[in-house]
Amino acid sequence: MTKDKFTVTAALPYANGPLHLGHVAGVYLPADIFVRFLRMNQHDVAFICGSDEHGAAITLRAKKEGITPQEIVDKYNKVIGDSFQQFGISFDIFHRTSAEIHHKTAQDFFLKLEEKGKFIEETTEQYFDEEFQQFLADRYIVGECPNCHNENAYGDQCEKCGSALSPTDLINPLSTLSGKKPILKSTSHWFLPMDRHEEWLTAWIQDGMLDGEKQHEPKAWRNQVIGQCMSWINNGLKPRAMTRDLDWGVKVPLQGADGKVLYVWLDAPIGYISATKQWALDNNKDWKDYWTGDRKLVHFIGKDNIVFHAIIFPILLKDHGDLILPDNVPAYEFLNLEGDKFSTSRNWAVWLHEYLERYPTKVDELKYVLTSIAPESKDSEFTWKEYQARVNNELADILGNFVNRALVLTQKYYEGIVPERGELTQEDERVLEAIASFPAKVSSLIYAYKIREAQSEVMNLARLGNKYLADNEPWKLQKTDPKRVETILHIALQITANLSLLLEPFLPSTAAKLRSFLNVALPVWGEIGNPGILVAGHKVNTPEILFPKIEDSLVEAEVEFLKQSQQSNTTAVNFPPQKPAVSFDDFTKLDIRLGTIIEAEKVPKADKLLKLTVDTGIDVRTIVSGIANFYNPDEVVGKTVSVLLNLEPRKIRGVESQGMILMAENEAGELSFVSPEKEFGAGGEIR
Ligand code: B3M
Ligand code: ZN
Repeated sequence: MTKDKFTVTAALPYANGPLHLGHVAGVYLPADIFVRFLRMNQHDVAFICGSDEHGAAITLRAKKEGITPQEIVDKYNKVIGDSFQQFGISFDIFHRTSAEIHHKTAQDFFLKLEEKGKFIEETTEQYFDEEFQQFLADRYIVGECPNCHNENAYGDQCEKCGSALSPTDLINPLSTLSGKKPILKSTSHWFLPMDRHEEWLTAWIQDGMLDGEKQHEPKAWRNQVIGQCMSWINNGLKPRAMTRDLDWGVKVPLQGADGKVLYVWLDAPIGYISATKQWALDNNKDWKDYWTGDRKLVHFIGKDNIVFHAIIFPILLKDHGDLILPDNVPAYEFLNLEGDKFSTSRNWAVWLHEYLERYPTKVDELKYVLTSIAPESKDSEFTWKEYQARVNNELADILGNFVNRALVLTQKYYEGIVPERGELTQEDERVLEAIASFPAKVSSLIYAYKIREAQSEVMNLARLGNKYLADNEPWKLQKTDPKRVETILHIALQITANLSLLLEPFLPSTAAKLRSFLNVALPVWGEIGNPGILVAGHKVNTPEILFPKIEDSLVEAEVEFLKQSQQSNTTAVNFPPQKPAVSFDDFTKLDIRLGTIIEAEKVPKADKLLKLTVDTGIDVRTIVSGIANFYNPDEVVGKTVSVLLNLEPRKIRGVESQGMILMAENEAGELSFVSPEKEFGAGGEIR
């Protein structure tokens, strides 16, 4: 059979934060399992990913952290890339869209479509934040979703109902920069006339047909993917701006397009192509082999990315004219955590890099559990209790226990030498037939992207092995029928050998351990099912415990840690909510300086007040401050503190106070001065 060739992509994670288990379960782990399986079956496959480094998600995070977008993406490209590596996600390349080769590739792609007249240039009204003097990217606009009335829908998408939106669809839009209602201001952009593509998209998505030729098996696409695409198409596709007024992104390579960049959802999917180009350059290959001709393109994504991968990017690929369209778009639903949605802002997440720091030897345990609960057709849930149950009751008690017994008994009775297989019983015949059936069963599930079911099928072989040993009790027969025991253990070892192959895509480090116990070489899928993989006389090694049990204490500690980290994040909730946004101009009216307290005394009949004499660097003045419950007069003299100079003077208990000492108040209501961490004297401005 000619081996299909594959280009497999995994959604480019935004480089604006670390990965959590939801990302892993719902895109990267299934993609990796699929690719490892393809490689085992000698398919020609390129596994492509990288970080998505443009778009509002990045600039918003940069603003939040007070650093540049480039610093943000540099930080998280590394954090994410390292996590993937430690977790054993075997990309051929993990690239990034801030790389020069990507900018060039995306600009060439845009120019080609522009020259072919695939865009229409339109001047439209875009939301503009007057205070920040900038046009607002979709993610900088929040408002009420017109469909489900979620108050916090974004300008491009409502994460609650999944519908794709345009900013002007939002009810009561607000700018996330100034917090105010943005105005509509005209600006010109290049639009992709998606409405012109409805007909061929419908035939392609619903029937797998393109230009009269069969492209893919439509029934192989997940229902939720076809469903979401068709509802989008049936609602009428609208022209969509492919450029934005932003300073961070891939610059529009046209005269008169200063200040404009490519829309991130035009730029990012092209990141798959630019990453392939880089990989091909590094490996002396031709990138076109992976994006043209008879190759299956597969995009592993989360469900919130369906329209971008199954409608917008295919239009762009088709318009480009010589590039393949996706053969399948396996989209995953969402994984939830301990009864709630994963939430970066509320820190309700198990971060992959933190799991790897805490449990560096439990990578396969996590892989197994996440694949067992993968949100393939509906949202699913991760709990630490279930993590413990699946590791202990399935990995340890079924797989680990079976393998251990087969190998320990072989050591005990035959010093590790695989015994001859003697006369077969009917049950033996049935078991050997069953072994031979696994490759086809598991393969067909993986080719159909039913990876969760495929792993469960592999575990059925371990269950079969356990039952075979329990039914035949070789440990009881050794004295009375040693010949029979040789056959039983010979077959048990074949099951173990088949498991070491079948597990390779799912639990690669466990499969490698098994192969070392069995003293066998690299895995080739074609050997699976062979009831004689291990020939009599072959010497196997002594096994170790594959999966130490997960103790209750780990579960308790992790659940507590989760609550604490949410608590630490939500103690802020115990503080008053943010006040209404102020303009930068408002802020500049405040004159805040460093001042040194040179004298201090209690204010008569006012137990909370101290009368302070403060050197402000420009004068010496009296300031009354409500800090007497926290500071004695003599302990404040000489301190350099933050002072609001230009607060209108006011009389407090008969004393004229000219300014205010700024104090920090903690959750317990205690007060502290706000002082420079360096030896700065009076007069320094604070801004
Ligand atoms: N950066 C991931 C997301 O929407 C987005 C994927 C791009 S794949 C080209 O969460
Ligand atoms: Zn909605």
